Amino acid sequence: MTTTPLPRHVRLLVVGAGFGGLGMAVRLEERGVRDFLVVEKGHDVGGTWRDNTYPGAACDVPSQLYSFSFALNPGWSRSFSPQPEIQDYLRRVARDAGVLDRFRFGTTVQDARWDTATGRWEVTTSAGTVTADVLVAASGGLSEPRMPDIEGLDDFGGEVFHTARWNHDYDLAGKRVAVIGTGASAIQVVPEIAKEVAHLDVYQRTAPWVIPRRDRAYTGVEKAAFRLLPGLQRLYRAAIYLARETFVPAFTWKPGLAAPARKAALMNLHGAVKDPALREKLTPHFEIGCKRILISNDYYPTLAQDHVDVVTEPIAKVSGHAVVTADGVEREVDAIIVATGFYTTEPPIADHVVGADGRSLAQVWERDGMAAYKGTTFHGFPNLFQIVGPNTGLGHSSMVFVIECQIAYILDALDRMQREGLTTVQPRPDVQRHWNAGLQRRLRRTVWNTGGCASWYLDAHGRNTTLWPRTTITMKRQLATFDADRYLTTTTTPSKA
Ligand code: N01
Repeated sequence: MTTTPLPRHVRLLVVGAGFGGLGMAVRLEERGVRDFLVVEKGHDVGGTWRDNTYPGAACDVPSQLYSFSFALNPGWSRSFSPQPEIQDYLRRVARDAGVLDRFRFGTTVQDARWDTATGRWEVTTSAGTVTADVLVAASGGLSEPRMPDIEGLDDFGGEVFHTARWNHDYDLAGKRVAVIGTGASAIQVVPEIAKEVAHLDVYQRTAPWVIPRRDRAYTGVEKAAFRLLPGLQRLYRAAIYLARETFVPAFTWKPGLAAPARKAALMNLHGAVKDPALREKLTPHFEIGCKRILISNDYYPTLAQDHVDVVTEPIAKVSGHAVVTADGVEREVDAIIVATGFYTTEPPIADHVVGADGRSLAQVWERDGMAAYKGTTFHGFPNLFQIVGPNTGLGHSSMVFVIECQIAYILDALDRMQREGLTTVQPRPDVQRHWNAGLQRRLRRTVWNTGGCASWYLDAHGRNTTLWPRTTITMKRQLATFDADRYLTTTTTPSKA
């Protein structure tokens, strides 16, 4: 954590120090690449795992899949890891790899522009300007909290904060609290804070599907085995990976095939909620899998408690100390916790990355939504790579796997550029168009598009620009080699198409 000034130029600039940026840094370091820098607006590594510190924050992907393949963690305490363990793991990876001196924390990227004259990215940050031959955007797919547009929320008389910006100085004990939203964040936070608040109103716009969380603590024997026999841990990890890869897509992507998951979710609900009126409120009315399937053992039991109310009437406004619903009822609270998710299909970074023709990514995407080639590169934006770019999200497995696939692709691109003297690379427009047309064709048949729900997977045009519609094995194959023949390239003496 250093305040060393930025150099004037680096070969490669990485933006973001979450799983993506950190993984990139470690792999560059391993290959002996020294001329790179990672800028990060926060003051630590970790990205979303640094920022989401709300009570109950934990991973809903199995721990074994939630580590880099090059840095397995034999020390996970449970089959689903709590946030502090993931954050500690990421800090340890950074320290052990000796990359921390490559990071500039507290440095926000304000603007990144491709300069055609110099063939470089000119990046303006809060700590000065730096140029880079190659820019890797690793600022995350779920990093910018989205506040709801509710009249009067800004003037609320009590405390308001987003789950991703938890106010640890505010003591919830004995308070009347409202939680807005019932997604993955809310279902984790609600059971935890219900233990201490006097009264809790959970504002639900859409009832989610919630299946049991098969979580358990690892025994001492298991942890010792993972530590002493890394090969065994790899086998265990591979088995979990393959099971998810095989069964989850089959049961959740294809509309109508999700009967077992639906049954598990309804049993979960019926087992915990005896009041028929509450059960009816909590019964989802869209096809399971259309939104992220949530996992929890304590969410439904919490909602069934006497001091917890589920409010399904739409919120009309916030007034003074009260949340007012469309039926005119005012519910007074001391604090409002906003669990309304993130900017996903219109990521704020897109406004700040400007390509060769002077248009930002956001402007290029204005008409048809986010699009990239292989979720990683962009026509019109030479030497720009994005980790967790368009259509790389997963509904069934670990994003760490995706991140590693993308890092491998970028490293191969860098090797190829070096070997063949390529100064710039960008995907051909027809190649990028064809790639996205293929994705959209596949997506149209998935439950995400046809399941009758609105979700953060879809953009304002109803296009799914966030999720990968194939297996991750296919993704790995697609990203294994940098396919320079699909790219427009220039060499030191420009230019060759
Ligand atoms: O956000 P969400 P999240 N008035 O967008 C509601 C990952 N994650 O932070 O469903 C009232 O899913 C909205 O209602 P509706 C994971 O990928 C992972 O919970 O749109 N309500 C919904 O209920 C996840 O999918 C973990 O009708 C409003 C909720 O707010 C992603 O992050 C843990 C509203 C938003 O749900 C996002 O999850 C947590 C309004 N104006 C998160 N606006 C892990 O365990 C929105 N809502 C790894």
